[in-house]
Amino acid sequence: MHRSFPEGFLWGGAIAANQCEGGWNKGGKGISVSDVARFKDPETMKDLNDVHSFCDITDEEIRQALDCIDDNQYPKRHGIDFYNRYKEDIALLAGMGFKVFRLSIAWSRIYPNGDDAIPNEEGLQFYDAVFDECLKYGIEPLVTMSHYEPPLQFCMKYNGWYDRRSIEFFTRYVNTITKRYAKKVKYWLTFNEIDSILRHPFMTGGLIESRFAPDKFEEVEYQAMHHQFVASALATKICHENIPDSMVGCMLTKRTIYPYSCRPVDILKTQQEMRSIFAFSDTQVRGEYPAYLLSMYKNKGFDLKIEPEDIEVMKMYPVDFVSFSYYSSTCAASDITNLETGLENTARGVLNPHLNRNDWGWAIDPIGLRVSMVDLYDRYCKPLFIVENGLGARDIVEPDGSIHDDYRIDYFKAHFKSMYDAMTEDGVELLGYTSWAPIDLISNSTNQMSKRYGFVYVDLDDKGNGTYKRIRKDSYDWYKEVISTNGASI
Ligand code: BGP
Repeated sequence: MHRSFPEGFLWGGAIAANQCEGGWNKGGKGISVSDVARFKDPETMKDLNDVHSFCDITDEEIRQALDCIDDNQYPKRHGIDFYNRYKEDIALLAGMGFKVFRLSIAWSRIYPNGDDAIPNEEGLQFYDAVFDECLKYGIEPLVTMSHYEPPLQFCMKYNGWYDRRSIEFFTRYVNTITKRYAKKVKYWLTFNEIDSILRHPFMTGGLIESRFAPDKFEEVEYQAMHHQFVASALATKICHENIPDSMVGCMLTKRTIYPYSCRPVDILKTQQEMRSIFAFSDTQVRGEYPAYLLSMYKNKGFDLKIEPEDIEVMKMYPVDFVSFSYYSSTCAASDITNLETGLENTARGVLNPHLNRNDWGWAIDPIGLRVSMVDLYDRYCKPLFIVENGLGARDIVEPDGSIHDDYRIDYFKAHFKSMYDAMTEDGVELLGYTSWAPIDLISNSTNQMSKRYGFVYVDLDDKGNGTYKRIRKDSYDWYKEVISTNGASI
């Protein structure tokens, strides 16, 4: 490209506590949903309307999980042992010249049951040490307050985010962490992929579906979503009060959705599907429910408990910027008979015949990233932050220990070009980019280690065998050069 990204562009990478920390029962941490959840094979979920059956869970399955002492059956319990190896890992990221490192605080490490009166000091100290380590190298932490790790007790006892008290528990947690890390963390995200509550309600909302009447569950999800919106607005308020120069963002699963054809019915269908994402950013950025969502509540006969002060709070404390994950794209069609469907992250859609796909069927579509950036920036005129993007692949370690992941370099190169075009030609303001994930970790949707994203390889297999040794892949030096030249080397 031979042209640099804007000065001060925040290059880095993103991880989440539940997929890398391990130490699931260490340091006073409570058990979280991720320590007991097991995604079913997403390929078994072929029906487009069956949005989340691949990751639901019953009370009985939770009991079985709690009885299970083989942590390899629940690999997020050991992750990549970041809990003990964070110094080595952050040093590796610093070696690439990271400007920013996105990571999440595990709520259950701070408030083990969610509703505790006093925070767990040992958990707070752990993140003090992690942030200090980042700052030592001049790396700015970007912290997700909740990334698929609501405390399990909060789900069992209160039905998670369905209960209005969730707002109080979460804001207590937010007040604690924003006060404690006020001098260390400036950039915050409230809920990771907030829209995912409609796809994996247990992981995101702590909702155990079998506890509710089947015809009421959708309403339950929207009620929980409402509580998250209010909690997110209050979290923004608290964060600004405790850290005056902080910036708080929403976080979306931003897939690009194309009409499968130019038939007007397909265009209409696409517009409707896009609303499953925009409903969240429209509310969090504009501070009020969009008309189409209110119509949907009315048409479905939902009787959501929305207090007048909720509406006020949502209006008063919108987010400062819009962040999102982007991996691939799908299509929408009004009639899907005879069309092939597949996955985009944990959502399902019609496959685009013009695109190649990774080993898990996710389409590779760099132009779709530019389309998504323009979609969001044209709509809100708020700064964007790409906080997840990357290629899951089965990497091979050569006999000499090297890992040649040129496919990953190609993926990033094409996506960085799209980002550059969106900034220079479409006028999009982009604060930064954090790849998912700079170091291999446990995949969210497959629960496997073999779906790898990192510039750094971790010697661990799907059965939990391995030395946990960290090895630099070819992409490590490549990304290092991208950062040191601020994108000009691409
Ligand atoms: C996003 C999640 C991440 C991460 C990523 C990749 O939805 O926020 O936690 O896992 O997807 O997905 P996977 O791990 O399923 O390949």
